[in-house]
Amino acid sequence: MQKKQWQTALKNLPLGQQHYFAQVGSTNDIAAKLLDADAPHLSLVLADEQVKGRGRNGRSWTTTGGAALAFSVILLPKDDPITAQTLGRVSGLGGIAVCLALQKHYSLPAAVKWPNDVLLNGKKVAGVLAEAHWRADRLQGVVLGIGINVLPASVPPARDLNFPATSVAAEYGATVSRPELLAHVLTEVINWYSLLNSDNLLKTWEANLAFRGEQVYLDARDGTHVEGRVLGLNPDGSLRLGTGPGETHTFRIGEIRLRASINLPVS
Ligand code: BT5
Repeated sequence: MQKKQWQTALKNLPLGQQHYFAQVGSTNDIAAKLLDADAPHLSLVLADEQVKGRGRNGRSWTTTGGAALAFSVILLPKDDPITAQTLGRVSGLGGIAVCLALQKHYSLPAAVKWPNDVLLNGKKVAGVLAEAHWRADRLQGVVLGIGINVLPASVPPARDLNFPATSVAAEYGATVSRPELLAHVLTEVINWYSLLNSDNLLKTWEANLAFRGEQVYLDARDGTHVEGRVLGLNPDGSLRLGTGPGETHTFRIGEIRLRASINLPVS
């Protein structure tokens, strides 16, 4: 797709630098280098295809050329600073942005699978990778990377997946313009970033949680599992799970992976 088509769709957004690539390893890696070179707030790195797209905890993310969205946005600490308490919220911010863009503009029943995968009808349509960068003990900024399966060709084969996947167009039942969807998601990112420390962000994240009130399994990185009911979120974005009568456990982002107790395959 021509750079001009992307620029036209994004022309009303207050973005910093804009970098477009036909193919990259990972947009998050390029954005990290730009952050290090003092790129301004809301700088954007967009790629048509990623050959080393990254998921969380060393997992990989597939971005098929011409069919998906893969981009990273640089978020700098502003007047209302990102604190240790709100850092976890940046992760949720990406999920909320995709979720609301799909609900508002395509009337799709999107939900956020904690912490930040976006599901459509129980299948993963988008993933978020938020990476904080520090200079000594000062937070330099966060690179918020978002990958969205837009057209059906972007959905990887089932053998490569740990959770069923779909595309926006498949669920919408019609083709979807990638530049338009990008503009809608970035609008939400910009809006919610300005509300990062607000109760509203937490409430919106919570209200759009998939499996709320349902039994789920949490897979810890050490291979252990916990089963419980999704109760809600703490102010730092950690998940509250009811694990027994009067018993609540809290799980922080990065520690675990969540799956439904029923109807979904064990990864
Ligand atoms: C994520 O990780 O879902 C975060 C994905 C973030 C991707 C964006 S694209 C722009 C930026 N640049 C990057 O390099 N990354 C970010 P996680 O929750 O760990 O999920 C990874 C798992 O999702 C993999 O192990 C696969 O099972 C599955 N997966 C990989 N590609 C997929 C796709 N296109 N659609 C659905 N599932 C996928």
